[in-house]
Amino acid sequence: MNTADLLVILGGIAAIVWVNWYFFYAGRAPAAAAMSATGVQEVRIRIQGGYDPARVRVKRGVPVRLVFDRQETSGCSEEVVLPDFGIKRFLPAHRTTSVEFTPERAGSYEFTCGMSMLRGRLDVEDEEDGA
Ligand SMILES: [Cu+2]
Repeated sequence: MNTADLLVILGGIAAIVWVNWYFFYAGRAPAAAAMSATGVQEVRIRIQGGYDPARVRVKRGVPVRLVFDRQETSGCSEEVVLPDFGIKRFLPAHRTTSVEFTPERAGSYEFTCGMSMLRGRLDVEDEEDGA
């Protein structure tokens, strides 16, 4: 095997690794909330057999609006609970429901369905930690 062949093989391996990283890892990385014009960190979370994205990153001390877009009638997801924020909300099927609160402390907080079967996570970061 000469050097050119080796480079082609290494290039192919690098491409495969990158594609896997992009679709597998990057797809699961926490979704950062977008800042709205009114200064609210907004994230749309689709619900269909789970939360998508299931991991959300927000900044501490800034109002958060989670817009739950429930695209199913499965009874499992009809309620969302954020125990650390004292929030429990009914989510009508095929509707979007906004849940607003301001996370005052940095940390990682869980949000679940009423039965704790569907799980998501909210990462609250200090301003300076953010990218
Ligand atoms: Cu459930």
